[in-house]
Amino acid sequence: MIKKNVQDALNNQIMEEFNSAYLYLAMAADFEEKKLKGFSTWMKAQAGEEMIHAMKLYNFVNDRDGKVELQGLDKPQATWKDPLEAFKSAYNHEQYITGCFNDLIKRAREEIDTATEIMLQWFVMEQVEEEAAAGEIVQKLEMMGGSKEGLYLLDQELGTRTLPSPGLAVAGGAEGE
Ligand code: OFO
Repeated sequence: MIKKNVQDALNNQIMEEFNSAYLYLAMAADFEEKKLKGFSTWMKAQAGEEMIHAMKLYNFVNDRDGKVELQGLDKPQATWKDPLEAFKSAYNHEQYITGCFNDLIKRAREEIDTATEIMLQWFVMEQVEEEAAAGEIVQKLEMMGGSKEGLYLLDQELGTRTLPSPGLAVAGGAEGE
């Protein structure tokens, strides 16, 4: 059985993950409107990943005989000046999420909740990839320096990202990713 304060912290993180999905869906919609289909595809895939992260935490709380209590979501920003501004914002957001997981691990350690700590280690490593992915796109956009041709090519590249299936995590147990 999970302790109440660890459960509350995990419920809060479920909200953070859905908030992340909401933010990336807002970016996807903005890219779509600007006819940057590849950028939009990348952000939709990212939003799908965030929902999988949320469900991984959701399933874990249930598996530990805890109670999932969903919280309200923030209204995300609707428009960004350009892809660079959006991706810088995504990169900063991922750094914020990394901080959330470090705080969660600290809480789990304080409570000697080893199962939660081990589960959270997956997220810590996932955050290394998430920060690297957004950071790499920021670097590419900075190198392009506003080139239309560069933007076209990057849009093609980002459009090859495939969408994950959140349904897998909804159906699965704590192992669903
Ligand atoms: Fe983008 O990160 Fe979830 O956890």
